[in-house]
Amino acid sequence: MRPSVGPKRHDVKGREGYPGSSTRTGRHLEAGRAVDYPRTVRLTAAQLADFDAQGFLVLPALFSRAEVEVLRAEVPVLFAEDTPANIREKVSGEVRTAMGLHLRSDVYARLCRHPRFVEPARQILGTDHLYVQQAKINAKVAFSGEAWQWHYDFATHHAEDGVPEPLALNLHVFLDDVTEHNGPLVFIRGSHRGGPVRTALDTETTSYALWTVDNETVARLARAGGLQTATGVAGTALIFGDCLVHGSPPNMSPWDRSIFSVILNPIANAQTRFARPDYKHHRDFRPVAPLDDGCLLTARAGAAS
Ligand SMILES: O=C(O)CCC(=O)C(=O)O
Repeated sequence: MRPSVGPKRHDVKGREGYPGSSTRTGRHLEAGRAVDYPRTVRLTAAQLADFDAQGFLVLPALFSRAEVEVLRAEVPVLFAEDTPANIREKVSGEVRTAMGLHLRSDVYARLCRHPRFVEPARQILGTDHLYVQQAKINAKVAFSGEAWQWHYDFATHHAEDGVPEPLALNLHVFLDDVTEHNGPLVFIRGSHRGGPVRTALDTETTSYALWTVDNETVARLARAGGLQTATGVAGTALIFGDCLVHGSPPNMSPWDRSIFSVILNPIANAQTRFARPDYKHHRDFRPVAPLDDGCLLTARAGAAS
């Protein structure tokens, strides 16, 4: 399958990077102390090469503690809402996934337009014309949070929504510390490289129907690339592509685990079927425009005043 919207990669000369690489910083006041953040966020050449090779990036502490607090403060209200966009676990009935968040919360609308998400996505995909395909929190409550089976996102995007090509990016930020114990995502390194593999629709294992990858294929891909568990402190971000095979085990630990996810897709690669509800695949194809880097902290200031 050949992408019709070609990713324009490696356009990185003279760019700023994430903390730890050379950055032009702005200063924000966090919990009484000044903290430096990159004002313009660009991936380095090494990060782009890693993304190409492995299919994902882990960006430690991309968002600050103070920003995570702003995001977490919204969660109880959103999870308490009685809406079909809150999908519940099969066994416990706890919220498993809260969808449509940029339409339900100003803070999450801001997060979807955050330059630390939008700029790297533009850079990887080589276009500024991206729309918000899906915005959600995946929660795994302590002791009872259920698994996500082995899958890659494009299988669902293509089969359910008629997305033509595997170009969408899934961008996550951890709302809790994610450890090896509380149900982290596990990636199969390099599993995107051969393109889409065979899938089947699983409507049984969890409450969320998913196009999943069979064990034989998982074993072959895992033998070739190995597994990588995505852990980190709250505020850590992940970026992964539409063909990367991943999953996550149940949370049998005493610690909750919540992760926010926004999927950004090129408008030229938008869905062509509209059977699923809007909160599973949004129909607003206007390009997402980045806000300023401090947009989450000013949301908190706005709420307090
Ligand atoms: O939250 C998880 O554990 C899995 C999320 C996932 O598979 C996805 O966002 O595609």
